[in-house]
Amino acid sequence: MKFNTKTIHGGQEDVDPAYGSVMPPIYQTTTYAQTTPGGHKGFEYSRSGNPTRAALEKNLASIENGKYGLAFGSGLAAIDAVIKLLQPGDEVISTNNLYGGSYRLFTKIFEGFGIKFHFVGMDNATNIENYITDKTKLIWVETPTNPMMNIIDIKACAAISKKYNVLLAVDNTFATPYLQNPLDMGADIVMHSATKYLGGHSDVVMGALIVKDKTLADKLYFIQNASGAICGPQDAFLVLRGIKTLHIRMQRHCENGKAIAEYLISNPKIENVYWPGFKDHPNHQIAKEQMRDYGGMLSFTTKGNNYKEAIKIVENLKIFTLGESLGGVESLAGHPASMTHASIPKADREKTGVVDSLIRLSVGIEDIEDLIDDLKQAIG
Ligand code: P1T
Repeated sequence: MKFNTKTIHGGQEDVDPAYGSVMPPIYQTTTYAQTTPGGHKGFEYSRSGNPTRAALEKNLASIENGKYGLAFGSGLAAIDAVIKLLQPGDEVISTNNLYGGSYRLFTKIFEGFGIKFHFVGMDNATNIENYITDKTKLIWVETPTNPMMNIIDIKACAAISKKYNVLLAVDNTFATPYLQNPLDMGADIVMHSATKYLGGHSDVVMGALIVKDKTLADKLYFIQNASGAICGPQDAFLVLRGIKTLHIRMQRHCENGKAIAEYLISNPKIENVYWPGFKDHPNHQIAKEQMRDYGGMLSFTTKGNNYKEAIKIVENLKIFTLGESLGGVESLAGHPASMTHASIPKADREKTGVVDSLIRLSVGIEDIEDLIDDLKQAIG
């Protein structure tokens, strides 16, 4: 199956045995009747497994070209499960620009359990090697990064992870499997905040992991069940439904994202536009090689780097909604320094480019003329 077919049919070979419903029913149940202890039809308790969640998990595996999918109650719950593969004393090398909540989970929770994180620039992947020790167990990559839109060379990271026998996990939230498939490039684990493009309609919070290796999958399933951060069947249904239109939504997100990036760069009030489709983006060449298009996320700064001016712009927007999150059909604007990345100390976030005037856009699939007019009136 090719990608557009997989979004709709991937992993969905089992027709509902009860009435042949085309969508998997929402199995809103805690438990499953057994004829004798252990005598069940594959499900015994909904933390361990639920048919609606299983349908989604098979679909997730299919669209990411993996073998095993796992759905969690949020993106952070999925990341939490990955880090629980580690032991006190282990070390992780993470990109230095990443979602503030991931940074908070690493530094405020897992450092407390004795895991050490190195936050390093990965624009040039060879920099990772400078931090590898015999304690390194995981490389954590987010590409494109949130919110600076840095692009990290997944194949180069995979070569390093294989050389030193450490795991490579890629947060594929911004790109989605429509744009890039990290498992095909040598990653061991793909992670998603399914809250974003996979769900696609800003109506559900969910996380996902996809892997190819059975031993790794078994460890993660064990953690999923033992720690219990699963998603409910309603949410599994919603994300499964969302994924069916991922390819057509992403096509429009990419078209609108490009048009807005080009409009912003032509506006004399704008200083920088961070969008990997520009030829002068520092890692444009890698983006071109590993992504099929450039997505619907971008960030920009205004000339003078004025905090108050940035706040005024996001307040003035009418079609773009000021809010956290991204990846829904509707356009959203955010001010990372005070919102999604507020948990990162100012000096650290500014080093990676998250300055006071930075505004992040999640470009939706509305009419492009309306979106550009909205930015024009807000920026002035
Ligand atoms: O919100 P949650 O589903 O738990 O996912 C966390 C997460 C993980 N990785 C990336 C790249 C993310 O962007 C997120 C969540 N991000 C936002 C809420 C945001 O507005 O950036």
